[in-house]
Amino acid sequence: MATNIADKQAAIRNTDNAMEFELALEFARVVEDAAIASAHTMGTGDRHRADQAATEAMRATMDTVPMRGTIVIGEGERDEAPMLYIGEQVGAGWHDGAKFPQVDIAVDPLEGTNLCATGAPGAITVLAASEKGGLLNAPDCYMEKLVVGPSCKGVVDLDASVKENLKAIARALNRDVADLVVVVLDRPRHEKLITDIRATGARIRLITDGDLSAGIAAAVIGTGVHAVMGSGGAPEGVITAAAMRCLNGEILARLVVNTPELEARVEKMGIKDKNKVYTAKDLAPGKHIVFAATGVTDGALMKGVRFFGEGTRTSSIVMTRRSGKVRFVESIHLAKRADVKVRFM
Ligand code: VTB
Repeated sequence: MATNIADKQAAIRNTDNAMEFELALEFARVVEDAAIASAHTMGTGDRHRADQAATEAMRATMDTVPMRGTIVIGEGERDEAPMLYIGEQVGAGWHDGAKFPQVDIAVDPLEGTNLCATGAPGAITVLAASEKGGLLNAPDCYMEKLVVGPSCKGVVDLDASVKENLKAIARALNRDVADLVVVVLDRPRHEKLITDIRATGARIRLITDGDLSAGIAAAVIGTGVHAVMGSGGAPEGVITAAAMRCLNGEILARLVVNTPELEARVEKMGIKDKNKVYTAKDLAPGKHIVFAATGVTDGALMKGVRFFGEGTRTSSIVMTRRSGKVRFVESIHLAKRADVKVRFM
């Protein structure tokens, strides 16, 4: 029987990890383009402009990806965000009869808008994708988080004291509490948390923004980050969870539902127990997950975007859960010039 290209493509699509195989590097393009666009605005002091540049570029490249994607975590509700809003259909596959994979997508086009606007380290562009229903549709509220790496999975408890958790983390990492580095967002709401961590003797890295990239660092040995504690955005918590599923790390989390409006919102979203402690698997239950992030400014895992005569360099991390790949991708985006040259590293 004659096999044509379409048959072969269909055969690939029928393998169990097809979505991960087909989309991992496609999503790398998406976060790379968003990073390059926002990096041009670095240091302008205008975080809205930085975010808009990332969002527009992410949306444009997303639409060239062969998939039928639906945004489940994005820039806001349909009426408050012009693009990448919750429920928006993205990808090149919707209007084409072909069987492109159907995926749910969580995006944060620019995590750390202020970091980019001031040129401070730690800004990234990031997204996670999974099969339908693979990512929790979290409300846009705060979330209490505790993020740790694989060695500490199962030894921490969101309801235990800071002291107990840090002791457990130190034991699992075979070191003293005084040797731990805990990342905390520098916010007045974390005053007690910071006092409690200091009382244990552990070291703290206060960050002005970006608990998502700190969370990823906590799950990778050698970054010098052992845990992330405190409250930040719930949507970013889901994206962190997707990364944890790929890196075998853990996030324990609870929504901070502290106003009647939020209570109504959470109920409407079908969340029955607002005090539930979520694990990475609860927040990102997908069997197949693709996670992709690119550094905009320098960070623990990825360098920021670098512009040079012959083009642009980006550093990304691209991971898949089921097929078990963690890729550190260094890309050179060549300038369109006849005399363009490539330099090694
Ligand atoms: C920010 C941001 C974080 O949460 O802090 C935000 O830097 C919400 O906190 O990375 P504030 O309202 O106190 O700024 C994150 O976006 C993600 O959790």
